[in-house]
Amino acid sequence: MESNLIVHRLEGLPLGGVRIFDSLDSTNSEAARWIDQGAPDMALVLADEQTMGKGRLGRDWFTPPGAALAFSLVLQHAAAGSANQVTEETTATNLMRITGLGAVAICEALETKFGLSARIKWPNDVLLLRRKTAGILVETIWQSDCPLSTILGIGINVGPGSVLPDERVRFPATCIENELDRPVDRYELLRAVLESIVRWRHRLSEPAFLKTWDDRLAYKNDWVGIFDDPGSGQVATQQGKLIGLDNHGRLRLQDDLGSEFFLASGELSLRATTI
Ligand code: BT5
Repeated sequence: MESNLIVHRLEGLPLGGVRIFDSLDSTNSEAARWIDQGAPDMALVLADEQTMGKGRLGRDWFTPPGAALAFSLVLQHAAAGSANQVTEETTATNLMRITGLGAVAICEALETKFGLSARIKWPNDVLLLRRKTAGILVETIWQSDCPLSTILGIGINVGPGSVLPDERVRFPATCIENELDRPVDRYELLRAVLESIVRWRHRLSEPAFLKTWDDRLAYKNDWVGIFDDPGSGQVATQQGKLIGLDNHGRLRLQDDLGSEFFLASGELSLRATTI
C-alpha cells in the first residue's frame, strides 16, 4: 500500500509524525535514529519488511514483506509529564508496564476487530491458541538515571508468510490469518492497536489497566518453568504456579510450599510445565 494511503488510514490518531518504509533494518533502530534527530512524542515508524528485525537479547525477529505488521512508537517521557519528576514509580514500574501496554493493545485489537481471544505470555509475547503471534521489544534511552524516550516496538504475524516453522523458532508460532481463516487488513489492525495504546497510555498505574493486563495472562494457575534461555535445553531455574500480576506489573507465582515469589525481569522466559 502506498504511504499516503496508510497515512490516510491513520488519520485522527494523535501521532507526532509517521515514517513509512518498504524495507528497513529495524523499525526500533530507525526510531532510535529519529530520536537522535529530535523525534516528537508518538512518532511512528512502520516497515513492510525488516531485514534485521530485533527480538530481545540480540535475538532476531522475522518480518518478510507483505505478511506482517512491524512498527515502533516513540514515547517521549517529558510529554507524559514525568521527566521533571522522575520517581521509582515512573522509571522501573512504568517502563515495565510499557511492555504490558503493547501486549494489552494487541489483545484488545484482536478482540474488538476480529473476535479473537489472545493471551499474553509475560512479559512480551502475545499468543493465539498457545502459539506466538506477536512480540514486543521495548527499548529506553536514558540520560543518567532518567528515561528520556522509550521505543515501543511491535511485530505481529498477520499472514502465513510471516510464520516460521517450529524448528526455526524458540516457541511455536502462528499468525492471525491462520487462526481466522480469512484475509486481514493490516492497517485496520494497526489502527486498532494504536487506538488502544492511546486509550491506556496515561493510565498505566491505574488498577483498571493492571486488571485488563492480568485478565489476559496466559498460563493462569498453571505450573510454569522459568528459564534464562529455554532454547538451550537447560532445566528451569525456578518453577511455580502462575497467580497473576502484582500492582507493579511483576509476575506473581507460588512455589510448591505455597510461598509467593515475584518476577520483575523481562529477560526470563516461561514455559508451561508439570510437576
Ligand atoms: C520478541 O523477542 O518477541 C520481540 C519482537 C519484537 C519485534 C518488533 S517488530 C517492530 C520492532 N522493530 C524491531 O526490530 N523489533 C520490534 P523475543 O522474545 O526475544 O523473541 C525472539 C524469538 O522469536 C526469535 O529468537 C525466534 O525464535 C522467534 N521469532 C522470530 N521471528 C518470529 C516471528 N515472526 N513469529 C514468531 N516467532 C518469531
